[in-house]
Amino acid sequence: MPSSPSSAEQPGRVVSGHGRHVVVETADGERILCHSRGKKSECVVGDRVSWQRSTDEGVIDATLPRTSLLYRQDAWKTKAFAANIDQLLVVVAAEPVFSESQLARALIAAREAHIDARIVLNKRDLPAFAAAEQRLAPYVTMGTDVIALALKKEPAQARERLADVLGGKSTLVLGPSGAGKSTLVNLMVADAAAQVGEISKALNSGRHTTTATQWYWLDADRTSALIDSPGFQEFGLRQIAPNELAGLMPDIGRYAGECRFYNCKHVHEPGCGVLAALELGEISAGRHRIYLEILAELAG
Ligand SMILES: Nc1nc2c(ncn2[C@@H]2O[C@H](COP(=O)(O)OP(=O)(O)OP(=O)(O)O)[C@@H](O)[C@H]2O)c(=O)[nH]1
Ligand SMILES: [Mg+2]
Ligand SMILES: [Zn+2]
Repeated sequence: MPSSPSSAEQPGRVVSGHGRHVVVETADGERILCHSRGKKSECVVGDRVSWQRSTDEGVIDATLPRTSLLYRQDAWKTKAFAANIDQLLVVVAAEPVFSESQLARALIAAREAHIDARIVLNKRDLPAFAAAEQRLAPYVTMGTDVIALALKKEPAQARERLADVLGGKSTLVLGPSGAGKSTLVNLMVADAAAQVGEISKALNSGRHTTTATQWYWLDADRTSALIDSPGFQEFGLRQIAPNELAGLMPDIGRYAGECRFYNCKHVHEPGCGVLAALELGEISAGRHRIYLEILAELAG
């Protein structure tokens, strides 16, 4: 095979995904629309790939091994959020009221994938903030970092707080629609609009809502990244075995060792350490309810 510059394989990173077509960033920062060879695209945003040029576009030959993959597994489909990320930032806000179940699911998926996770509670300026903060108390207790911000109203403060958290890492921003994910990305990424480029600008025309996952660099050296994603409604966890679930919820897993039966499901078994802790208020009722809800789903 002649290795002319037009057909040589090159390394790259998927920075945006639109179904079968993805945008790949080359080693020197150029962004090129690429197609996968197969019928179905198997690479996701964050993937390192091997690709080659074909006329003005590119073809992906292989997806390189991943350090991490965050995904959800619903009843009928698997949906990858991003690959090769170090950290998950779940953004929720005082308004619109967030689903605690969805938040818990995102944290469980991250734990299963060995990805560090933090919560951003946005819109501190709104009256509903106090109630939202109260709802997150169990997460603070179980050791999850909860960062209260007003991304729009107190941007300087927010930027300073987030710079520490994001430095040197690849961070996926996940959360319900309207929470402020794009506000966060635009605050931290000065040239966000430029990085999005023509392709997704065209897709997003006239809309605020994010429709595609998008990788942004925070710095010129490309050592820190932020990945914006569309809001989600469903978050299936069928990749998790029922007996693994408690271990992925730190506040519940903490007491699972105290159960009489080694295979206790913490539902209504006698001598259950989790139910005893629930009774004493050591585990919040809401968290145990979410555990039961997910467990029922995984068993079904
Ligand atoms: N009051 C208040 N509003 C805010 C704050 N931060 C963001 N907003 C507003 O919240 C709305 C939604 O923000 P976005 O950043 O577009 O939300 P998103 O999470 O990207 O939403 P999707 O792309 O639909 O998933 C916008 O109207 C923002 O101006 C804040 O600190 N306080
Ligand atoms: Mg958005
Ligand atoms: Zn038990």
